[in-house]
Amino acid sequence: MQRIFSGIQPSGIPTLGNYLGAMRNWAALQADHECIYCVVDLHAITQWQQPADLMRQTREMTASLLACGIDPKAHILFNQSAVSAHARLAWIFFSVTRLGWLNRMTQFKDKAGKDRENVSAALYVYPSLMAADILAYHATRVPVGEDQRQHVELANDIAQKFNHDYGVEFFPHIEPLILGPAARVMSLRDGTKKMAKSDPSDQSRINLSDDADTIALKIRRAKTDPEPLPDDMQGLEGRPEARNLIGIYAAFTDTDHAGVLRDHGGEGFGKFKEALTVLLVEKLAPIAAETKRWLDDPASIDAVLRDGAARAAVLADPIVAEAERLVGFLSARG
Ligand code: AQP
Repeated sequence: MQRIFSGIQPSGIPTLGNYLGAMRNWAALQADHECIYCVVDLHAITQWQQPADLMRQTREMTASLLACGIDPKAHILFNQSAVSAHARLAWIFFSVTRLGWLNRMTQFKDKAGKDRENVSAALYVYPSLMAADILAYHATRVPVGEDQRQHVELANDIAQKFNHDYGVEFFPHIEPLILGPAARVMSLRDGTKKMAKSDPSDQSRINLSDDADTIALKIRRAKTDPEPLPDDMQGLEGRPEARNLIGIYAAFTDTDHAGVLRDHGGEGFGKFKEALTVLLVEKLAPIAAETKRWLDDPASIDAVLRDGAARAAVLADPIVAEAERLVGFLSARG
């Protein structure tokens, strides 16, 4: 059975983008993979987090994942800082990673923006930590949204260079799993910008905790153009906002953009947005309710994370110990 690893930052309430690009697929993949899912708090602090917020958000993210159907008994769910193997392997990978590779990472450019000199060093080396997250488990499949494709490619470059430098075939090749018609959900205010949980505008995203009225309002206000939905894919060219809403609808109706256009082509956006709202409320309300149920019992969330971390460490510790031995570290553990 293939081993999967994927992570999500507890940097806010998960969005519809996180759900369609990652969380929903994580749940589905449990049927035929060995899955390790991680709330990546080490990644979250690459951008400032108030300590009390980080703790709360770590529990909230875990509750959302459980509500999306992650099974913490059959698989593993934990928070990254609780398993030291991630940071140990990351340090080795910082030494393997070339600066030129990091300079090409578009997510760093997006997140650093014009304030490049002032962002943390950790934000810059984030992709090397992500490589360590995956490779500490010898995972071979990584379900992510489209925005993470470049980081998975970099993880393969790091694995290959490590293997080459130390003359071994130790780290495996990783395949990104980028699934569905909404692998890159865009902001509701700007169809050229990714929907993100840390976007300053709450109107730019649907949060998994939003109630029916909030979802309806955000979709009603979502930016569109004055034209009706086109009849074919060609008619979507140069219309990023239309493409985005249609992609979201497609993801929830198990079809693709063309399938939605077959049924809704020619419709005005007023009507289409109403149908989209009904769909979103129907699919997201049970997740919000289940998340709330978990959050009412924080001790049970902490127990899931503790158990997951202990089981994750059993898998990662020997792999990282072997990487340390290959590098030439004299181990105090013998
Ligand atoms: N807009 C998106 N569409 C599809 N997939 C997305 N993902 C994130 N945004 C979208 C996927 O969600 C998983 C977890 O992402 P993350 O939280 O670890 O980091 P991120 O990509 O930086 O997500 P955000 O929401 O943009 O967080 P902030 O605002 O804190 O930086 C990944 O698989 C990602 O592809």
